[in-house]
Amino acid sequence: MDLYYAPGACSIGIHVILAEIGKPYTLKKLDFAARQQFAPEFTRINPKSKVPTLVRDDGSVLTEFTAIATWLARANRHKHLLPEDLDGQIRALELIDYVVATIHMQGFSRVFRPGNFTTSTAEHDAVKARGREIAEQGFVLMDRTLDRRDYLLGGYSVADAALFYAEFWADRVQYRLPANCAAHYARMRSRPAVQGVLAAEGY
Ligand SMILES: N[C@@H](CCC(=O)N[C@@H](CS)C(=O)NCC(=O)O)C(=O)O
Repeated sequence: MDLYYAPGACSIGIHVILAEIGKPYTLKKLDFAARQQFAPEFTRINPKSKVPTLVRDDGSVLTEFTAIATWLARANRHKHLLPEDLDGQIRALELIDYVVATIHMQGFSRVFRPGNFTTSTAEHDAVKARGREIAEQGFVLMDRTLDRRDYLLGGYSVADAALFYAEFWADRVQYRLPANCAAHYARMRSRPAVQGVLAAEGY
């Protein structure tokens, strides 16, 4: 399997899941500063120009964090990275989707890429401030979910890898995480798989 990633991007969450599973995979690094996500060598694989992108052993390509995370968990059931019962699975997807679609796409995307939300550079600071607000509101909700729990669903699951990448971004831009999220982030960082991934991505 090949994982296309950019250091520190949301692909780090999928990288963590692959490391937890422990089967061999190959890292394919994209340099966003050099705009390699738009180069034909990559758009032939993923025309969306986005990471994470997973090329499976049969050559088929999977995109979108939620789809990749769910497939990896289901294809490696013995690792127990998703609950077996329908309600547990739906709760995991609900959490992952909230991280990806709200905290990331509505929140941090405004902070990191204000130009995607306004054509006026004069509005960039306001866009970033709104992004921060959305991300921080998101962490407040995740914090409630983590109340008296080590991980989002109680036991460790792929939903935690999603929350981890958002927490990692909060750390990078120095947002203060609410207490349960801060504890969750520290717990994630203490996992050997996460430590290996951070080192591999240069952090
Ligand atoms: N909805 C996508 C979002 C993926 C995404 O936005 N990835 C960012 C990195 S965090 C990306 O590849 N950006 C490329 C760019 O900004 O040109 C998913 O769930 O995988």
